Amino acid sequence: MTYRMLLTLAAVVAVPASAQDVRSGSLTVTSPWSRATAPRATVGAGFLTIRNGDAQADRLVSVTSPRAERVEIHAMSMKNGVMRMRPLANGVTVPPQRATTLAPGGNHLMLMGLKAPLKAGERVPVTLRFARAGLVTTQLVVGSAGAAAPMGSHEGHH
Ligand SMILES: [Cu+2]
Repeated sequence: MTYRMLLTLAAVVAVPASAQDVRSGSLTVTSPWSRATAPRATVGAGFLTIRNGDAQADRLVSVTSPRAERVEIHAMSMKNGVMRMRPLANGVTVPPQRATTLAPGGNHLMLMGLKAPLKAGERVPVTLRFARAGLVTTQLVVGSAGAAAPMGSHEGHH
């Protein structure tokens, strides 16, 4: 059993199935979530797990949400001790028979130009476009502002 498989199993055990889990063909999107934003914040984050049960790779190409002007797919990396984010122009690849998790400190969705702050308890619709599986719509469940806080902050993103 590979380390990656162990990580995947751990995620399955730790995160209960929720009503927001959606399936499209052999692709499953689970545990979509976000965090409450400050009252005047215009940027929010989104996290979720994508499982590809197919024999071929798929790719998350783009994302939209009625709550944001646009949604970007970001990578986070450490450079000279500082966390930096950059848009992933080609999106996120999900290898065959694998799961990819977008999580604080790693790849994530960035909701840019929020029309209103994200409040704990609300559900934010997002539509994910995959190269092969097509459109998958789900809802980010908004947790408290400090929920599983990432190492870096999204403040000063612009
Ligand atoms: Cu970001």
